[in-house]
Amino acid sequence: MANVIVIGAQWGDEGKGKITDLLSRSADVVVRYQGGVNAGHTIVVKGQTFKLHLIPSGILYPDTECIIGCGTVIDPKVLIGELDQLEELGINTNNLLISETAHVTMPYHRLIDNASEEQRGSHKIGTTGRGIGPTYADKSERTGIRMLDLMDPVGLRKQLSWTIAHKNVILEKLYNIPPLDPEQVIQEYLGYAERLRQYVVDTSLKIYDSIRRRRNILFEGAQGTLLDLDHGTYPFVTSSNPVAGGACVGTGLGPTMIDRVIGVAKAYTTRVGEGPFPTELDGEMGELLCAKGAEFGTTTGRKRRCGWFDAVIGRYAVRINGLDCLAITKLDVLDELDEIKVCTAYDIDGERSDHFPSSSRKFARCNPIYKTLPGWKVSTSDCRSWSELPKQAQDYLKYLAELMEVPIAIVSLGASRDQTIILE
Ligand code: 2SA
Ligand code: MG
Repeated sequence: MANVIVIGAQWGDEGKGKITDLLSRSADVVVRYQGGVNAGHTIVVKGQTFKLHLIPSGILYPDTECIIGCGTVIDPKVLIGELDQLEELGINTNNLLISETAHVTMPYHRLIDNASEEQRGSHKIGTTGRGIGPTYADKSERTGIRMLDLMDPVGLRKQLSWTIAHKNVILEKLYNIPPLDPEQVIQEYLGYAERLRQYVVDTSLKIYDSIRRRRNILFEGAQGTLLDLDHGTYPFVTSSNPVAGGACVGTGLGPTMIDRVIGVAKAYTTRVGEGPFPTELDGEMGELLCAKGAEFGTTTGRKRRCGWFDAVIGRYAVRINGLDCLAITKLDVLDELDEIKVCTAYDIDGERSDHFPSSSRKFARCNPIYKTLPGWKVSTSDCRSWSELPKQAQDYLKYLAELMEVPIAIVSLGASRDQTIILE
C-alpha cells in the first residue's frame, strides 16, 4: 500500500474512521498530522464502545506504530484518559509516539474558545469548544507550550508563570472570567508530563526511518477539506490544515515521499457548526438523512446539518488534495429514496459557476443546480460486490465519479468492516 494519505473531502465526519481502519490492516505506521481533540471516532473493543480523539485507531493492532505528529495539538488530560481506557482493556500502548514539537492545549485555551464563541453571538463559528483555535493561535503568536516544553519542569514553570499572568488579564478584562492559579496549573501539567514522557520523541525522525525501511505509512486526516484554515469556508473552519498538504507540514516529511491520496466523501453531505452549506436540506428530507445516517457529532453529540451530494466541492477537494481516488461512504442511507439529487454546479447571482468560490459571503449566495437521479429503493447494506449493487446505485456512483473526474475505489454500505466494496 506504500505511503497513503486519507483525507475528508467534505466538512468532516465522512467516515474516515472506517476507511482508515480498513487501510490500517496493511499499514505498519498510522500518523495523525493535524487537529486535536475536536476529532473523534467511535471504537468497539471486546463489546465495549468508547471514543478516541487523538490516538489513531491503529493502536488496536498489536504491531502497528501510531504517531501523533507535530501539526496536532494535544490536550494531555484527554490523551491520558484515552491511554487509561485502552490499558484497562488490556491494549498495549507502547507503540504510541508523540511529537515533541506538537503544541499543548492549556486550560486557558478552552476557556477562551468558549468565551469568545459566546461573545461573538450570532457571528459564532460553532466550534467544538475544545480550545483548538486558541492553541493554534498561540502557536502562530509564538507563545505556545510544546510537548518538549512540558517535559522540562524548570522551563515550564518559567514559561507558564509568564503566560498565565498574561492570559489572566485576557480572561478577566475581556471575558470576565476569574483568573487561573498559575501554581495549580503548573502542578497539574507537571503530573501529565510524567505520565506522557515515555511517548514523546522526534517523530519526524521516526517517520523518515520507517520510510527508509519501506514500511507502509498511513496518514490520517481529521475534519475535512472545507474546514481547512486556508482552503475551507473561512472563517467557518477549524484552525489547522486537514488537506493532504497538511500531512507533510504536520509530520516533517517531504511531499516526494507520499505515494497516494484517498479522499473520503459521504454519498450525501453533512456539516456541523455554522457557515454556508448550499445543498442543505431543511425539511423532511434533511431529517430523514439525519435519522437514517445517525448524524450526530462523535465529540460533542451535536446534530449534523444534512444535504445532497455537492460535486462542486467534490471537484474542489480533488484539486486541493490531488486526490487519486475516492471512497464513498454511507451509500445505504439513500436506499429508501425515490429520487436523489446531485449538485453539479452553482448559480451565483444569476451566473453559472463550476467552481467553489473563495469568499464565504459569495458561497452563501450559491444556489445549487441539481441533476435528479432515480433511487434504487432496495437495501444495499448486504451488497458485497459491484455487480450486486442495484443498477440505479451503480449509475449514481458512476455519475459522481464522472462529475469529479476521479475513480471511486471504495464504497461503504454500513459501519461494519465487511459492509464494503473494494473496486480497485
Ligand atoms: P474547532 O473546534 O475550532 O475545530 O471548530 C471549528 C469548526 O470545525 C468544525 N469541526 C468539526 N466538524 C465536524 N466534525 C468534527 N469532529 C467531531 C466529530 C465533531 C463533533 O468527529 O464528529 O463531535 O461535534 C469537527 N471538529 C471541528 C466545527 O464544527 C466548526 O465548524
Ligand atoms: Mg468525526
